[in-house]
Amino acid sequence: MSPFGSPLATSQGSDDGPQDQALDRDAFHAALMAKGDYYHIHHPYQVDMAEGRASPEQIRGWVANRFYYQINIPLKDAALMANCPDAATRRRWIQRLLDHDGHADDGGGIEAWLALGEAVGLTRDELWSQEHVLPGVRFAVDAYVNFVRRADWREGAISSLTELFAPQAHRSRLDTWPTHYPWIDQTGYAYFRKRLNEARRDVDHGLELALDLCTAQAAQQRALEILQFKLDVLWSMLDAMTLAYQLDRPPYHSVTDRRVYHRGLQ
Ligand code: AHQ
Repeated sequence: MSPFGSPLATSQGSDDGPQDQALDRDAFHAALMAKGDYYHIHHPYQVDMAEGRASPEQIRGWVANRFYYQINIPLKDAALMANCPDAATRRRWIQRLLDHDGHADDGGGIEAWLALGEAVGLTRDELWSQEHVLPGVRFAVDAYVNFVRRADWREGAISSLTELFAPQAHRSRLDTWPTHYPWIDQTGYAYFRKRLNEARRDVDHGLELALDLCTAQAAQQRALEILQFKLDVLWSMLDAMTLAYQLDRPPYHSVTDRRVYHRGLQ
């Protein structure tokens, strides 16, 4: 049973166990923010990109693998909404899905990421083919989506809180990539600009939910565990890219020089 109580319980109505060891609202907020030390902006792969040491192949590998993450975000958000019985929450949460899937006159984040792909020298077909998606990236992303599919919607909401630290990542790319990578067409940077505001809006909602819901010690501990799980998802994606694009050990490199991949079973 989730320490958030029954799916319909609210923080006011549920008895989530002892309140005395619980952190107060500000201290719990600080504990969530402290997890930023483990955010993937500190991963050596990300630092190499920010400091201009990434090769075109390493940039393209990151863009192509992150595309798998991007196309799964709306599926994750739809799964969370399917688990959420509260219409007011769904009305707010659906904005995240639309940010990526777009609207009639706006291609959304997935379209913007395809433009980033073309800006770094990848084709749209190459991204959709998933031919560059590394097993470690696929498993990390699928673990995230499958967690949200089966978790209480409130745990799913908390797992999105890595975005507390995302504006800094997008800002860093906008500030450093144009100088370090003049070969990248700057029209590709629209995605990062778009997320600066969208991530802040998402986080306002996610943080409000977390701080309102997690008033008992067990719920606060669970929330920090969930956030660490998601930090692990992001970190291990870059570990897989490090192996393939920095250490020259792509999947099956010891048995073939061909690219070996599958297009996913989901
Ligand atoms: O572009 C990103 C994005 O749309 C999302 C949605 C959110 C979630 O629901 O988990 N997380 C997220 C993230 C995006 N970009 C990542 C980056 O470094 O560019 C950061 C990532 C996140 O922090 O979870």
